[in-house]
Amino acid sequence: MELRLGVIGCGAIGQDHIKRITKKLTGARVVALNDINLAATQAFNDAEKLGAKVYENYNDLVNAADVDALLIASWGPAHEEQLLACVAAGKPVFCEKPMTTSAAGGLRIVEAEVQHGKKLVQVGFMRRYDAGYRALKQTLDAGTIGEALMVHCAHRNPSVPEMYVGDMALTDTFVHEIDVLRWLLNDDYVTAQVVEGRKSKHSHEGLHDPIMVLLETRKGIRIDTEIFVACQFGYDIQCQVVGEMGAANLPEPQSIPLRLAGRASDGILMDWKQRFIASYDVELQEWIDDTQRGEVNGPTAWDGYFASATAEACVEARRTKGIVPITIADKPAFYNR
Ligand code: NAI
Ligand code: ISE
Repeated sequence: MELRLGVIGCGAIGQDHIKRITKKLTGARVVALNDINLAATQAFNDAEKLGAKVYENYNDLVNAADVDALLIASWGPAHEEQLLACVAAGKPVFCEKPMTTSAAGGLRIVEAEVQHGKKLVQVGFMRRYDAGYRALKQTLDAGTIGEALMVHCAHRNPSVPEMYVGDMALTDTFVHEIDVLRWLLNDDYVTAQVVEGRKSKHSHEGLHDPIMVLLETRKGIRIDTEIFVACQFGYDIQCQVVGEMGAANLPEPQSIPLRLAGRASDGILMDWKQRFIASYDVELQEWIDDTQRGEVNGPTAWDGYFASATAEACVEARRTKGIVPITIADKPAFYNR
């Protein structure tokens, strides 16, 4: 049975997801769209010849009889109420990260889902679907380097738009490491610390770049991550896990090593879309297949809540310049099933 999808939020990544569902993936069709920018959405619908129905109100879309499942790619602050509407309607929903912009909001989604009694929510943490991260996880789970002791990461973007300010490095960008490292290490975090380094002259107003985050896990693993979003030279994701017997690195994306004009060099990608393009495809195809079977096998509402709570603790740690405990509610048994 082909899944009939409704999409809320048809901006940059919403449009990318719609195109991959329509042109590359199998098992789903986009039949309904909603965005606060109605004119642009209608224009996109026409240009892509989707033939979808454009709704002025997301609630009407969620509750439409011919919509089986939802994909939310609106701005982060809108996710909570839209997710709650999907859970109330009892419909499966894929929601882009961050699931919510506050820990309390994340917990409200968890509580609503537990109350409903069946998992419906999957969060768009696509790095779990990246071939490199999957290979790294296999290496760790096989015990190849022994128990993990430390992790060194970097999340670098060449530049960010003027609207990227304040704590977005933590809530919008670092949130990817927050999720993928918990999954990689089979562990949870207990404290966070954020250190601001020397400010780059390329940080625009309202942004202090780069910063460094230190996380401590329940097992005592120490994680340091450099977040440098105006690094100029590329979109560069690094992750090295140091274990008791060795160290394992996230593989670099493939590039042709060049020996040219007196230099030997490898390419560095310039944007996140290129870096994770394959993982978005795998993530959404698996979500479609799982949804058809009535299952949620990707990052859950619990993972979304954990990420929001950790990001919130990081924001607090940055503000107070202290080591902040990460306080997490008791995990409902529902999420261990
Ligand atoms: P965008 O600004 O290009 O698009 C957001 C769209 O949502 C806009 O068209 C806007 O009009 C619409 N919107 C805002 N509030 C709305 C509401 N209440 N109801 C309906 N529509 C609403 O932003 P972008 O880059 O597409 O990001 C969207 C979401 O996807 C964000 O949560 C972002 O963090 C996430 N994202 C995830 C990425 C990933 O790697 N997984 C990469 C980029 C974005
Ligand atoms: C962006 O919002 C994303 O989600 C990208 O995946 C991330 O790498 C980038 O740094 C964020 O700003």
